[in-house]
Amino acid sequence: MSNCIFCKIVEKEIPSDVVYEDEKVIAFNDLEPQAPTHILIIPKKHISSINTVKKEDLEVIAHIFGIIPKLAEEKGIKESGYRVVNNCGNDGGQTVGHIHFHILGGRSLQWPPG
Ligand code: IU
Repeated sequence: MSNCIFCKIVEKEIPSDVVYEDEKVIAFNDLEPQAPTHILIIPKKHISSINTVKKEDLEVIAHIFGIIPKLAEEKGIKESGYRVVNNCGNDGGQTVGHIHFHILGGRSLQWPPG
């Protein structure tokens, strides 16, 4: 999608601090980290939100969930714990219309979210 900032990150038109990449996904450090570890993992394919995930997209979503614990281990937060967040739509707090999963850790996180 030409106007999507995360597609531009995928295409390397915009720089990002990449921590993992393969043919299907890319993960990078969030520009405004909310915790000592704050990574975003996204499919390279443009999917706007959970609401538009199609059956054929489920493989990449499962792939993402296979990578998350590996990243957590690499960052040293697997055992202490971490949070995976997907914000969907306005009330969910989604600000970028390309599905992404936040991986937050490195501190004790509060619940419920605001
Ligand atoms: P949200 O779930 O859509 O609210 O999260 C978007 C996140 O993308 C947010 O944490 C931003 O700090 C982050 N981000 C980024 O890392 N790089 C960017 O160029 C932009 C947003 I725009």
